[in-house]
Amino acid sequence: MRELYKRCLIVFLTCCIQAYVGPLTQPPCDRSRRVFTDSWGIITDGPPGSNYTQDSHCEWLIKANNSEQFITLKFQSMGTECSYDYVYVYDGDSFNSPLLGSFSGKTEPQEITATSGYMLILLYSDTNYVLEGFRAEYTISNCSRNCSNHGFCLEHSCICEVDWGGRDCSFKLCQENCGYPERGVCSQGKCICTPNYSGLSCTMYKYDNTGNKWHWIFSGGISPRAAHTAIYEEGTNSLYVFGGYDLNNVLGDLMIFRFNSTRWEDEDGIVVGMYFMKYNM
Ligand SMILES: [Ca+2]
Repeated sequence: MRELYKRCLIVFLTCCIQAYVGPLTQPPCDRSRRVFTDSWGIITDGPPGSNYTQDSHCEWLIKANNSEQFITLKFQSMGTECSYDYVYVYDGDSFNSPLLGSFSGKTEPQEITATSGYMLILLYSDTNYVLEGFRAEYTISNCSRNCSNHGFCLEHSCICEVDWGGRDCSFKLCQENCGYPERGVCSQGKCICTPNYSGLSCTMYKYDNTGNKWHWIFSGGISPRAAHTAIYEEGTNSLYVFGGYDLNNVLGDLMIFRFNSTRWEDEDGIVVGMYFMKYNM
């Protein structure tokens, strides 16, 4: 009897401790919306090692102080039933806001930045089969990604160090010194390639018969898209990209990448996507 009493006491204490510890850690995902206003935080559907629940619809809204601030989300882990359970991320405070990404499966998404002053995250799961869910940290900053430690923030714009560019100073200018002197030369933060080379650091050789290799041809450029059409036209040494879908709208634009000059143009010949130069000192 005494032994039974001891066992019951242990079970009771264990339950009490679990019940007490539970609310102090991240509460499990439920069908509510939670609002975060701190400048940094962790968002997750539940404690480590536990799965999200079936038929989940959980919302997290991150609010910055104003619409000029940036909210960046960085995933630390990701695991949902592929093609059935999703994490959606919106640039705004409602599901009518622009969709920045929809993620499913076990591949950790890249960093995502919202520029509206809000970021809304939704975990949706169907009615069967669950996995561990996701964990991500967010940061609110006055400049995008705090200028990536390669610049300083001035009135919500990054002023980048001399070798760095891009909206968040994350883009290294004149990589590999443009292959100087054979492939190209660095001029005002941009590689100017010799006639038979192109690409960001002039790595693409026009008469390369081996191929089968990836090259960075540009940073920034046209807006991200899927389901577009593209053809290469040898006569003009250009890549023509038409339309596609950006998760919110069907696109109807024609964009052209000129390999000879390493730049994007729209159909009127106006150069686009050179914004990274603007912020460079
Ligand atoms: Ca599921």
